[in-house]
Amino acid sequence: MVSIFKSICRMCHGGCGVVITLKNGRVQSIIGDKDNPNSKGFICLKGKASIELLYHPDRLKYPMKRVGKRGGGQFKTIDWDEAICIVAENCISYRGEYGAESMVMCQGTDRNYQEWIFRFANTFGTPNVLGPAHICFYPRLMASIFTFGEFTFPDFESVPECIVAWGSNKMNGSSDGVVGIRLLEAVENGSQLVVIDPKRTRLAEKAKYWLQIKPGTDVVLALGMINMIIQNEWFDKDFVNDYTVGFDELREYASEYSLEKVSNITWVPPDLIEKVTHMYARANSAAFDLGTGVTQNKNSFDTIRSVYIISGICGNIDEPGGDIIWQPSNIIGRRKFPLTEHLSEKQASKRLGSDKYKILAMTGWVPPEAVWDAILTKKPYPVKGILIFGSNLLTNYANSKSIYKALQQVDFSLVTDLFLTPTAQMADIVLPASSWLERDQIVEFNSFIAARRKIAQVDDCKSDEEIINLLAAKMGLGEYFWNSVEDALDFKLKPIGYNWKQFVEKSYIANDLEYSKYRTKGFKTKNNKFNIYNEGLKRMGYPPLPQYIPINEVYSSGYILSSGHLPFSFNSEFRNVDSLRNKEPFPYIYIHPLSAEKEGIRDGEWVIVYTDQNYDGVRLLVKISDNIDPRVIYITAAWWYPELEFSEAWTKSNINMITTDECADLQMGASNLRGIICKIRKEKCQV
Ligand SMILES: Nc1nc2c(c(=O)[nH]1)N[C@H]1C(S)=C(S)[C@@H](COP(=O)(O)OP(=O)(O)OC[C@H]3O[C@@H](n4cnc5c(=O)[nH]c(N)nc54)[C@H](O)[C@@H]3O)O[C@H]1N2
Ligand SMILES: Nc1nc2c(c(=O)[nH]1)N[C@H]1C(S)=C(S)[C@@H](COP(=O)(O)OP(=O)(O)OC[C@H]3O[C@@H](n4cnc5c(=O)[nH]c(N)nc54)[C@H](O)[C@@H]3O)O[C@H]1N2
Ligand code: SF4
Ligand SMILES: [Mo]
Repeated sequence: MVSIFKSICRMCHGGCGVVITLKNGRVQSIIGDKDNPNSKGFICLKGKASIELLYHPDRLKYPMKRVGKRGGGQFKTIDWDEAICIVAENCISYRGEYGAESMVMCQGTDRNYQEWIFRFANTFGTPNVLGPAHICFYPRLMASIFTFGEFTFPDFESVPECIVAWGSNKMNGSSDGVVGIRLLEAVENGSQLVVIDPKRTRLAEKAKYWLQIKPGTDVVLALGMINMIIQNEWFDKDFVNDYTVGFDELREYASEYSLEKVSNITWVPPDLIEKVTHMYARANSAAFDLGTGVTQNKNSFDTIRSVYIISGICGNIDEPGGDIIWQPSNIIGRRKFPLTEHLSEKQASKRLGSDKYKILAMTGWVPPEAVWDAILTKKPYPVKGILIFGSNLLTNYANSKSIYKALQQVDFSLVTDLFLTPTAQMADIVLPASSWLERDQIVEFNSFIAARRKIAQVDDCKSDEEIINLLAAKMGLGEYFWNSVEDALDFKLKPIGYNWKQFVEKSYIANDLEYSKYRTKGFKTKNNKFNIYNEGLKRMGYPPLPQYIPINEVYSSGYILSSGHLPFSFNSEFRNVDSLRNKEPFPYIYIHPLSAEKEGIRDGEWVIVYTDQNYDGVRLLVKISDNIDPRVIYITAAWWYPELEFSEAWTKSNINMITTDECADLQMGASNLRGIICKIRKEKCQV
C-alpha cells in the first residue's frame, strides 16, 4: 500500500516542506514540496539522507542501562518503565537531599522541543538548563532585545537592494528558520550581496564584495562603518531623531574608529570598507544575515549590537527588504509554554554562572563551564545529576577534556539520542530518541508555524516530548504535562482555534508580514526607544556602547584558528550517515599555500594542530587553499569518528580538545571558538 504525506524537514534548522511516500509502512522517498511557501520545493542533501538516518542500523532501539565503566560501551537493554523509574527516582532523591538545583537539564541545538525542557526544569524547580545558547543564537537574540526589545529576520522576500551576510553561510545550512535558497533567490533577483567572512566560502564567491576579515574583529569594522555613516550624514535622520537614544554619544565614540585604524585592525582594505559602507547606507532597503561566525568570540554580544545599530540608524529595522521584527504565532509556544513564572525567585537566584554572565542568566541558560565546575568542585553547590536531551557535549562545547572529567564524576546522567555517541557512552541511562520522521511537532518559525508529522516508528524509540511526559508523570508533575503528545499539541494550538488534527490538514499558517510596527506601538524596550547608548547595560556593569576587546593580546605567535559548520553534516551529526560522510570523509584543516610552505607540509598530509596549553593537539588532514588568509587556519567544527573506539572517537580530531572556556565574552559567556591562537606540527604517523 502506498500513501503520501506532507511534512517539514528538520535535518537542520531550515524547515523545508517535504512530500513523503510511504510504501507498506516504510518510508520510500522524500522530495521537496513545491507548494511550501518557505522552501518552494527545495530539499538539500541532508534532507534527502533522512531515510538513511531513519533506518540506520546503528540507531538506538531500546532503553539501556550502563553496566560497565563510563565510556566502556557496555549496556544492557531494559524496558521503558524501568528506565523512567530509575531516572525519576534519581531526580527526586537528589532534589530531596541537595535541592532541585543539583539536577541540570540539558539540550543541544534547537530541535523544536526546547520549550519542553524549560517547562520540565521550571516545574521540577531547577534554574539550571544547559545548552549551546551562549555560542549560537542567544547572543543575537539578547543583543537585539537589549537594543530594541525584539528580534529580527532578514526580509529576503522583498528582495533587499543590499544583503550583508555577516559571519553567516546560508549555502551550508539554513539556520534560524531561514532557508538558504531564499537568500540566493533574492541575489538572483537583484540584491547586491556582501559577505564578511575570513574564508572565501561558496557564498563569498557569489558576492559583489567579499570582506576577508581578521576573525573576531567584526565589532571594529562595524564601528568604523558607523563612523563613516555619521561623518557622511548617510544615516536616516528621522529615525535617529524620533526613535533612538544616545546618537550623540555614538557620534563621539565612533569617531575614534578612523578608516585607517579599522583597516589595520580588521585587515580589510580601506577602499572595500568605503564601498561596502556606502552601498549599504545608500540602499533603499538593506538586510543583515547574521550567523555564528560573529557569536563565538569574546566580542560576540557587542558585535551584534553594533551591527544592529548600523541597521537602526540607516532606517532598516522593520522596513520592507530590511531586518523585520519577528511576528511569532499566537500559539502557546516558546514564550509561554516554559512556565518560567513557576520557578520561584529563590530558585532562579541560584542559577549557575549568573554572577558572571548576567545577560545569559536572563535567558534561563547556564554557561557550560559553571556546570562542570559545580560537578567537580561542588561549588557554589554540588551538581549531582544531568539529564541530556540530544546533545553531544564531548564534541560540541569548548574544552572537551573538562567535560569528560565532569561526566566521569557526575553521580547520575541520562542521555536521549538516536545513536550511542561518545557522550551517550558516558551515561547511566540511555534512551532511544525518535528522528523527525517519527514525531508530531509544531515547528515555530519567525512568522509562521508548520506541522511535522509522525510517519514512521522505529522499534521502541520515543520523542523527547513523550519521554518528558512519562518522566513528569512518574515524578508527580503530571498536572503540568499530558498523557499524549497530541493532547499537548491541542493545548498549544488552542489560542488560534485549531486542534492538532485540524492543523495537520492545514499544515502551514503564516502571519501576514506587517512592517514599521514600532511607528504606532514604539519599540518593546522600557523607554519604547531604539537604545544606541544603553543605560540598562550600564547599570548592569556593561559598556553602554559596543566595545572591542582585542582578540589575541595574551598570545605571542602562531595562526588564528577559526572553525565552521559543514554542508554535509549538522554539527556533530551524520558522520555515520554514508551518503553524507562520503562527501567529506576526513577532518580537514585549510591552510594557505605560503603557510604550508613555511611549515614544510604538503596537501593530503596529516598534521597536529595544538596550542601552548594543549600540546597534544588534534589530528587533521591538510587542504592547501588560498581561500583563507596566510595568518589564519580553518577547521570543521565538532568532528568525531563513530567508527573508532571511545577513547579515540571524540579526542582525535575534535577541535574542542584545544578550545577553552576562558576568554569568553562578558555578557553571554560566548566561548572563543573562532579566534584562538594555535600552532602546527607534522604528524609522525601519516596513515
Ligand atoms: N569548535 C566549535 N564548536 C561548536 C561550533 C563551532 O562552530 N565550532 N558550533 C556550536 C553550535 S552553533 C552548536 S548549536 C552546538 C551544537 O551542539 P549539539 O546540539 O550538542 O550538537 P549536535 O551534534 O547537533 O546534536 C547532538 C546530538 O543530538 C542528537 N539528536 C538529533 N536529533 C535529536 C532529537 O530529536 N532528540 C534527541 N534526543 N537527540 C537528537 C544527534 O544524534 C546528536 O548526537 O555545537 C557548537 N560547537
Ligand atoms: N549543513 C549544516 N547546517 C547547519 C549546521 C551544520 O553544522 N551544518 N549547524 C546549524 C547550527 S547549530 C547553526 S548555529 C547554524 C550556523 O550557521 P552559520 O552561522 O552560517 O555557520 P558557520 O558556517 O559555522 O559560520 C558562518 C561563517 O562564519 C565565518 N566566520 C568564522 N569566524 C568568523 C569571524 O570572526 N568573523 C566573521 N565575520 N565570520 C567568521 C565562517 O567562515 C563561516 O563561513 O547552522 C545550522 N545549520
Ligand atoms: S535545508 Fe535543512 S530543513 Fe531544508 S531540506 Fe536541508 S536539512 Fe532539511
Ligand atoms: Mo548552533
